[in-house]
Amino acid sequence: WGGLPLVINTWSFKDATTTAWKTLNSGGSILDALERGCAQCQSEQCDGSVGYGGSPDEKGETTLDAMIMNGDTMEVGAVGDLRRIKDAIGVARAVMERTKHTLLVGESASIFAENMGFAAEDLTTNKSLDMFTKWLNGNCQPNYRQNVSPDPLTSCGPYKPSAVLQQRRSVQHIDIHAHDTIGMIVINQTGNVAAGTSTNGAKHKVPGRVGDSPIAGAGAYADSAVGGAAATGDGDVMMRFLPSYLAVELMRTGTDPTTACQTAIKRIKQHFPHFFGAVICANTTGGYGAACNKVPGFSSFPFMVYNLQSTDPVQRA
Ligand code: SD4
Repeated sequence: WGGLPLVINTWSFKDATTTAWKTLNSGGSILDALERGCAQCQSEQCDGSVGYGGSPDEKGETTLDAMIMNGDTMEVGAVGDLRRIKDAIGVARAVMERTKHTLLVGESASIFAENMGFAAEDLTTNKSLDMFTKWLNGNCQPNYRQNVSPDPLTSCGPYKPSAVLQQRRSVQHIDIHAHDTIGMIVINQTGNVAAGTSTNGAKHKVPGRVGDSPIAGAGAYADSAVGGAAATGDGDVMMRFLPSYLAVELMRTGTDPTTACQTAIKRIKQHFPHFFGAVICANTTGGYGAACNKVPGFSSFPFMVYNLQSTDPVQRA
């Protein structure tokens, strides 16, 4: 397996893995490694689904979700529906380290971030604007289950009942071709575990929507007595099952990481056979694994691993 230290993260976000590994190896803490690894993806706008300029909501705005968890202290910091601030993982860490709280959301989270010295910037880019315009003009999908009158400012509505009913059993806010939250687990030489996520969430969501990524136990979970886990995919479905928590709890009772991830995925699949998503996990002996459901183009889930066996991060799938 390659032992410790170990960095693993979702998808083929190699620069994030390398950044986290280098941070750890130059004396940074597990939290530093986790934060810088995820921040790397935020500034690269990994796959358009991490950081600014992606997944515009129904009004065209990009909002961000992120969390960080310290498996030594079981402290968590998270932000949901963060606006105007690019460094979501940095703000999540500030919530953890500079407040008594766990999760801050929306406009108030942005004000908190500004007060903590994070720069306020427009998260919209030409690309996200273009995505938004195309959606409005061509492929406007209802987000509502019933024919409720949506916000009149949303030019996508009013929704037609037939379209809504059709949508009802197949609510799919995630564009499965651009869907790649970074979820990362960092374990140092002595088995201290951190886990976290960063994402711009679901495309064309109802403003205010927060996904699984900033929810402890859903987007990620860490416990230095066991290991860590992180998830990616259709957060609206996945967050109901706390898959990261479940994977860690299974590893606690001796389940190997791959089986733990598979079981967490299976649990969701029992209720939502067509959901799209994946879970990665790792334990404090350096074991790791992943499992997924319905990831297009992949028969198994691609994720990056960096440990003492590899001089470069290696993609596993
Ligand atoms: C969310 N889980 O907001 C995130 C999106 C994602 O792969 O991971 N997509 O639902």
